[in-house]
Amino acid sequence: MELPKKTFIEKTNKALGVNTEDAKLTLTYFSLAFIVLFIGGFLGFFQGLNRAGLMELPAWFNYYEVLTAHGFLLVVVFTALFLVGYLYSALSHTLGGLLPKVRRMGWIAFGLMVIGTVFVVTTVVLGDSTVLYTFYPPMQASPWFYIGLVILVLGIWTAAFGSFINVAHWRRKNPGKHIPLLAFFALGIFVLLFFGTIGVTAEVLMLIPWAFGWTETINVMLSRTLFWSFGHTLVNVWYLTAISAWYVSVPRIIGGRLFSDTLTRVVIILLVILNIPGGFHHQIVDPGMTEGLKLAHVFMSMTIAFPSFMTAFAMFAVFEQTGRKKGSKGLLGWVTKLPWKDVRFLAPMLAMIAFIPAGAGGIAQNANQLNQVVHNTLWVTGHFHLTVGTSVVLTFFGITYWLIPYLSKRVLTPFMNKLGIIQTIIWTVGMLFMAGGMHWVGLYGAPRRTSYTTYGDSTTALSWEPYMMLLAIGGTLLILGVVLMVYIIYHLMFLAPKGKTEFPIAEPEDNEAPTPKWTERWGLWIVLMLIVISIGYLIPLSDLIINAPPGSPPFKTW
Ligand code: HEM
Ligand SMILES: [Cu+2]
Repeated sequence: MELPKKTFIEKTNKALGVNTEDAKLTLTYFSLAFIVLFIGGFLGFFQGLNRAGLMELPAWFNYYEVLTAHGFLLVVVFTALFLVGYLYSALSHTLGGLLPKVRRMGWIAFGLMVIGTVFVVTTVVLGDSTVLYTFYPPMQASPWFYIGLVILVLGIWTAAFGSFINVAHWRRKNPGKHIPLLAFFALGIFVLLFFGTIGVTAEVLMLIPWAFGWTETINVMLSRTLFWSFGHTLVNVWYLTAISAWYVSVPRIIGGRLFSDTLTRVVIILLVILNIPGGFHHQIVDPGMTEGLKLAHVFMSMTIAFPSFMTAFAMFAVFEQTGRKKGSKGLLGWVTKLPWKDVRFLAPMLAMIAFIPAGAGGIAQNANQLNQVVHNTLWVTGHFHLTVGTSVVLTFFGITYWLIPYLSKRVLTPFMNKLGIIQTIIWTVGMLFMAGGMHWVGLYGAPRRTSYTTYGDSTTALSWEPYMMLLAIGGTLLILGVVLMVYIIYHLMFLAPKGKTEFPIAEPEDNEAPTPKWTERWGLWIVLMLIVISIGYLIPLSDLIINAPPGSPPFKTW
């Protein structure tokens, strides 16, 4: 591949190291992200204790309020703050600094995300919006809950457009060159995030007048469908963010090369084009749409498995090639050549390993009959603590071990590396207990989203109790992991010795064929994506609007 010639800005940046202004932006995003993890983690811990019958939650902050806050803070706010912070630093590093205008947009996005979150969390704590993070109507939250969501989305869009502007500027300055791979990832992620949030924004804009009482009823099916067009996309936004580090940084950390620049770009393009119309696999048991439509979405979800298998293949190929270059012998000798004692490798590696059962569980849930068995049980909660709570979050942790010291111009000391390894193991074992227990007890029918109850001492419900202990044990380990992680982050930001840390980006193999030019045709990818979205959604959405079921008045179930 032709290596892009360094521009003047890039050269000066290299000489000066990290751009201080850009570093401040990302470090601010990360600080808040980990405060949110700290709060959200404690809420999860209380839930785990409650479900094991070990802790009663107070009436002024009951189980369902805690659960709404936990889900929203971790699955929406933590992940969004982390990924915008990370991707902006990736853009800054690979494109030679953020444009001043884009940096300003980054700060505005941050402000909007904070204001939106404050709106949402305040109404939840006040007890006006106990609607869980999926906010399914006809349960009705305070209008300010929905307004908070809109503000949050506006923040995310601001960040997305900032990235588009920066990439477009770079392309104008570097005609004929490939966008650096990590910036290519950022572009794909923000494209998916922008188009994936349009549906849910439309939903929320219908919910607001309903919540104010200006309209009397709401189209429940339409709302759920629009919600999952987003919910399902968000999953792949995290996934793409995580694999950006697997493809680009992990090979460098283990002393290897990129697997293939072309294949990586093809995986990104496929995920962007194919992802959005998969939402109905979250609605397999919903009434009101034909099996054919559900099957179409299930098929689309399965197409996402294809680039995932490519990723698994590519990663293990890199591990093996690197091991062999280092002189490993035999079928599995390369395993011993991997830097297991380097937390920058161990955390994403365990994340990848966790993704094997997590992905398998996801494929299982996709089947109609199996979905009936696990739907609304704790199995599902176990599934996403394994996917996002382990695969994605451990990768995010892995990124922080090099990105924060890179930005704060410090180094990861051997002691902090060791502490990081302990943290990674605690997190993995904690999730093994908690997510494992959830999967297991879910198969016996234990419902998700339900505070402690024995259903009048029914024998079935009592038989769940030993498994619920696994939730409490796992939760205890996890909260230890959260506290350790927050301490490590604080150390890396403010206390670690000053020094130079590398932003790890793997180089392609010397003999790699040049990446084809067509991979850069983003206009075409977006058109193809819109065509695929139309195939998946045009018919069901127009049907749900034209042949709308009777609307529902609001319900407050709490
Ligand atoms: C300290 C670590 C954590 C603990 C102890 C924990 C514990 C729990 C428990 C016990 C539940 C289940 C409640 C129920 O269905 O009744 C739950 C739900 C949930 N958790 Fe966690 N969790 C942790 C970390 C995370 C992380 C890191 C994420 C995502 C990034 C996450 C996302 C969620 C979501 C989305 C729900 C579902 C909320 C709902 O059904 O409305 N959790 N968590
Ligand atoms: Cu999905």
